Order: sequence, then C-alpha cells, then structure tokens
Amino acid sequence: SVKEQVTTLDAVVIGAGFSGLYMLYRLREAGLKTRVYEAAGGVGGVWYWNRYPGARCDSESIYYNYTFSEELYKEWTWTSKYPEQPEILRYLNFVADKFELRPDIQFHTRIEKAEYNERTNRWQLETKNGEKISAKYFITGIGCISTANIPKFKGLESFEGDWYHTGHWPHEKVDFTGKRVGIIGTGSSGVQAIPVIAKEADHLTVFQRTPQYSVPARNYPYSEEEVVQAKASFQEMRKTVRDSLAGLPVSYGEKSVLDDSPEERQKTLEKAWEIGGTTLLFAYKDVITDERANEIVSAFIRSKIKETVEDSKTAEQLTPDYYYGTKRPIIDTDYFETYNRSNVSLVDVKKAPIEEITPKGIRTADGEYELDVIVFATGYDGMTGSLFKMDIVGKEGVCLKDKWENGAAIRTYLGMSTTGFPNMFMITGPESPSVLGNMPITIEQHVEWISDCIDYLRKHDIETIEAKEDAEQAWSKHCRELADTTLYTKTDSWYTGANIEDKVRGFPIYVGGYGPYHEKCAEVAEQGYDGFTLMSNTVV
Ligand code: NA7
Repeated sequence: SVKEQVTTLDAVVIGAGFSGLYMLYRLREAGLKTRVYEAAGGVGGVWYWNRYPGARCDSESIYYNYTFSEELYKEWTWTSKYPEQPEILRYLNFVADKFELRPDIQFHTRIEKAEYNERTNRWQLETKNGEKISAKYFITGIGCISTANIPKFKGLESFEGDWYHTGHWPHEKVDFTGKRVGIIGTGSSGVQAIPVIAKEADHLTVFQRTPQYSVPARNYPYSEEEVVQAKASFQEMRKTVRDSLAGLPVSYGEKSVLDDSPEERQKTLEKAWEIGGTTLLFAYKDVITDERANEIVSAFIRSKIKETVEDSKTAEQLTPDYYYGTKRPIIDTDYFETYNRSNVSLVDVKKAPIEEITPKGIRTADGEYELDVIVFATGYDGMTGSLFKMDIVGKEGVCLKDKWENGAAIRTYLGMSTTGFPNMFMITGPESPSVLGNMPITIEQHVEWISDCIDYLRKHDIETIEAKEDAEQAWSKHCRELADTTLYTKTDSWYTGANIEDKVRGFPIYVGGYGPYHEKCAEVAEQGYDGFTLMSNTVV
C-alpha cells in the first residue's frame, strides 16, 4: 500500500514561503534531491494565509524581496511603497514559476512528525496522511509568526454569526456590508484591518486589550522614476541591506534623544512623523535602549493620538504607556482617524475583560455586544509555535519541545541548529535576528549559509553536523545578554511570549542586528564550522 512506501530524498524542506522556495532553489542547484512539503494549496507561506482586508507588509517593497537574482529583481515591478498581500503573493508565485519550483513542492501536505534515526543518520518524516519520507537533511522553513492564536474564550462554538482569524482568512471575499462586526486585537493585523472594515461594515466594535503606538505608513504608488532608479541600483542596494542592521538601508541615528534641545528634537520628530513608517524608531541612537530617550519619543506619538482622535475619552483609551518599539512597531493608514467615524466604537477589554462569546456576540464584564461577525486579530504563537506543533524527535528519542522545556530553555546555535538534532536546520529559528527586520534578507542569508554548509559536508565526506553543547549555551547566553541591554524585555509582547496564555516567557531573538549576525555566521563557516561536531563518513 501507499503507506508502506517511503519517499527517499537528500533533503526535505517544510514550508513554501520565502524560506522554503529559496531553499529548494539552492539545494536543487547543488544537485540534491529535494522536496518541499506545504500544508497550504499554494506557495506564499504567511502571504498565502493572511488575506484579511488591508493586509500589507510593513517593509518597503523594493527591499522586501529576494536579492539573490538580479534578473528576478529586474523582471518584477512593485507598484507601491508598502506591498499589499495580493501583490506579494503574486510575486512569490512569479518566483515559483520563474525557477520552476512547483514540481518539487507537494501541496496540501502537513508534516506531523520528523524523527532522527541514529542507526541510519537519516530523518524519517511522516505526513498527516501517513506518507513516509526519509531524508538526510531536514530543514524547517515554517516561519516564526505562523501559528494562529485563537484565545480560548468560553462559548465560541455557540456563536451564531461568522468568525475568522486574520491569519486564516477565506479565499473568497468576506462581505461586511450591513453587518455588525467585532474585532479583537490591535496589533499590526488589527490596525491594518480596522480602517478597511470600518468603511464597509454597518458598525465596527474594536475590542482592545493593549493600546498601541502606531505611526502613519504614508504609503504611495511608486513613480516610474523610482522603479527605474531602484532597479539600476540593485548591486549597491543588495550589499547595503545584507550588511545592515535590519535588512533595510536604515540605521540608528548618531545622537541621543537627550542631547538635542527640545526645539531641535521636536523638529526631528515631526520630520520623522511626516516621513512615517519606522523612521521615528531610528531617528536617534537610543530609542530602544534608554528609558528616558524612549519616553520622549513615546510621548510625542501619544500627543499625535490626542490631536487626531476627536473624542477625548476614546483618545485616552487609545493611548499606550509601554516603551515605543518594544512591541513590534506598527505602521498604519488612517488608524486613529477611524475612531472619528460614527460607526466605530472602542471597548477596553483590559478594564472589562471578555467573559464569553455568546450566540449573539461578545460579553465583557460591562455587558453584551451584539455582532454578526467576529474577527480575531489575536496574533500568533510566535517563535516556537510552529516548531512545537510538529513532533520533532532528535537523538535518544528526545522531543524538541521537551529539550526546550516548552520554551523555558530554548537553546540554539546561531538560531539555525540545536544540539541533539543532527543535520536539522531551522530557517529563522529562535535566537536568530530575523523577526527584528526585513525578513527576506535574513532568510536569504540563512538559506545560503545552510546550503553552503551542506555543500561543505558533501565535499568533505561528512555524515553529520551537530551543534556542540557549549557553543549553543554560549549563543543563548549571548542572545539573552544582548536583549537585556535593550528595553524589549520590559514589555509584554509576542516576542516575549506574553501574548499566549500559559506560555513560558523569554526573549529568544538575537538583537545584535543582521549585519553582525551574518558576519558571525560567516566566521563560523570559515573556521570549518566552529562550534559544531562533524562526523566523518569514513569507517576507521
Ligand atoms: P499581535 O501583534 O500579536 O496582536 C494581537 C492582538 O490581539 C494584540 O492587540 C493583543 O493584545 C490582542 N489579543 C491577544 N489575545 C487576546 C485576548 N485573549 N483578549 C483580547 N485581546 C487579545 O498579532 P498581529 O497579527 O497583529 O501581528 C503579528 C505580527 O505579524 C506583527 O507583529 C508583524 O510582525 C506581522 P495584547 O497586546 O497582547 O494585550
């Protein structure tokens, strides 16, 4: 029967998003028999699933793409500063077609288990349908914010209307016309969806737990000159973003916020506000590291919220008090303005928490709100959610989830590998810098590092590569120490795991920046994979 058959590969890659597509391309070029397994019906990863109204990337288009192929860069044309979801999805489909990747991608297939066999030194995988796969190299390209979080509200199954999570949006358009809509969550997804849904719905009620700093994106259609200019500067751009702090041609300012006079500072902040996006975060050198500096920038954004929102009580409820930038910075189009519409109301669920979902709507401690549709913009089980959803079993039968004690003891080496799991590589794993920047750029670096590594192993007749325990101890410690020099760890966010009930808190992200991280990885490779144990094929 089919179930007894084993598909034998050199490398298995999970996920057909930015990571998996490029990984497949590289490994195939290197002559490895590779297959990508993808749960969705098409390529795109998060951009396949996140079809909610207003979904858009908050990195600038001309940098939010692959840079490995100049030809690809020149063939594709972005239409506006911040790319919207359908355009990114079209781009990834274009990439899949251009490089003829589809024949090596198996869609509609979820990998449930991956187990390392110490006798054969191979990974044995199993799909949800019971299909078995054997591969020498096991690579995850499953994303770090891809496992949806639907809070366990009592009564959800009794709700008589429709409900959706932003990250699992239906492919056909959801029509909000004439509907009373409730949306829970005001992170990047909620902030993007709220202004769009408000224009269509009869009434929109926003259930907000934590108010957010959000800065106007100031999106606009690219002019032809801008496109021509971007394409002409490809080589220079490629180098700049790869060496940069966050995969973008930006770096922190040279001055401290505190060294400017109040007048100068106001001028700088106003200018940054006018440019929009994340300019405010980078306007000075110490917004993310110094409490007093951060407070000045935070207060500036708070003053903008007060100016924008007409109703003073609503303005007050929308005003955040955490350190700006320590939750993922949000950029928006008419977010705060939307609260001036007569069909939009705000409910503070920190003050009066959601008690249950009823057949007719949502009941908070303050009363019941009748709704036809509920939108969950409640985010993701970040960093570890997608890894823990699979049963990944390493040497001596140890499960990754158990090794990391459910997230309490995450240990990786360079965010790409972990002791006890030979020949396994994680693209954008915990303790890599990926989520703190323009992800395609670190994804490319991870993919290239992994494929170069596999090349090295094959050339040197090496059977297995495995991170050494002391190397991963040191990397994890280094990550934590760096994080502690910033304000990130002082705020509850999906970075720390605080958004998920009962999740262990931590900060499994390397905050040292893309450039320094890429250098460190290159150094490790140059030194013959320092910090790894390489086991030779040759029987002595
Ligand atoms: P986020 O940024 O995690 O936002 C989720 C929102 O949902 C946030 O406002 C949460 O409030 C809220 N939330 C989560 N659980 C609850 C419960 N139980 N009750 C009320 N409110 C809740 O997810 P996004 O999808 O917006 O963005 C994810 C990332 O994708 C984003 O950072 C970009 O990098 C792309 P909280 O702040 O936790 O109090």
